[in-house]
Amino acid sequence: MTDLISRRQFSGLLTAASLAPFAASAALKTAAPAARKVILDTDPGIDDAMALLFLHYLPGIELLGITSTFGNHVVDVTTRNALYLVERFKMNVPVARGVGVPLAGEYGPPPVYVHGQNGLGDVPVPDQVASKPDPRPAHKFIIDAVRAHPGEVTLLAVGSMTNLAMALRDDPEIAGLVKEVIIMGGAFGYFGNLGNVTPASEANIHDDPTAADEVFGAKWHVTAIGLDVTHRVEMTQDYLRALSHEAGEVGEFIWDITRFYENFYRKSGMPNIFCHDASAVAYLADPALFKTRSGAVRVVIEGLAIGQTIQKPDSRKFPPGAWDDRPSQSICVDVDAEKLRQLYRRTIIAGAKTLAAK
Ligand SMILES: [Ca+2]
Repeated sequence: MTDLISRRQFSGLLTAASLAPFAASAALKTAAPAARKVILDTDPGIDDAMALLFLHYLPGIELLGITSTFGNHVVDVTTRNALYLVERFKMNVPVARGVGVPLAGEYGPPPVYVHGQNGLGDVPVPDQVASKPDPRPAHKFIIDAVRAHPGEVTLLAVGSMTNLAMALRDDPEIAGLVKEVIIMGGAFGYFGNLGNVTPASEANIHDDPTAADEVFGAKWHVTAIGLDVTHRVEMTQDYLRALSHEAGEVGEFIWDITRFYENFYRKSGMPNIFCHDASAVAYLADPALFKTRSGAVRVVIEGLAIGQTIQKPDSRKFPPGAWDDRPSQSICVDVDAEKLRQLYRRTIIAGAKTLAAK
């Protein structure tokens, strides 16, 4: 719909241009595509910090706010880290503190062996930061932003899905008012990928399977960037070192926080880090980097396989079952990893220049 309207407006402007070149030139400037409004729901988190910097420096994006959730650490720490990142990189973006526990069950202990005791690879971060969170809880912040900009807001969720599910429970109509939902989460078995918390379950989904099932079941469009693709996007030490030389303070920060992360992967027998959350940002920036499959998605919410994500492809027929009457969602099934890394590198290098100029 938006495309049709903008195309119509654009052709109208072209007619005007033939009649009055100078007036049309001014009008064309005002008709430039509006920035895409995004809320990042996140649990920083080393790869979350990498994703946030990527998102912040992408052209054509208006980051309306950051909402914090638990996952890579407790929500007190992830909120502090989000506030710290905003302050340190002069982002001028509100941070709304989210929920600290899943809708059902319990959370914890945090995976400090992956993200460090402070959630940011144990680079020095002050215990307290000067700026305060938005007074609203995260799910209210999401509802307010979606209602203020109907049809325009993209929710980009790269932690547990609890804030999104709470927003849906509180105000179900927002499902029809959100432009799209992009999540990092899930593992659907492509390329032999299992979960990373259990053989069945990926961490963001495992942290709150009930919330994830509600997010997949709502009548908005979800695209899941799961381990099927993020495990195909590795960043080598050479890549990160080059970035630290090319991208000023931003590249150095990424290098510093990824030392702990890389060490965790090496101890687990993998030479390189995986680019989990930033891959979801890459989908927002350029969906053509990915191949997707459409179908209803369910999340296993109890038992041995809790947190497992299972899609019923639209192309397959089954007897009546738990996937019926659920919206078709997209899951990513392949990615151009090299182009994604190039996009990340270009964006971070350009962003570092704008930061140096501030
Ligand atoms: Ca995350």
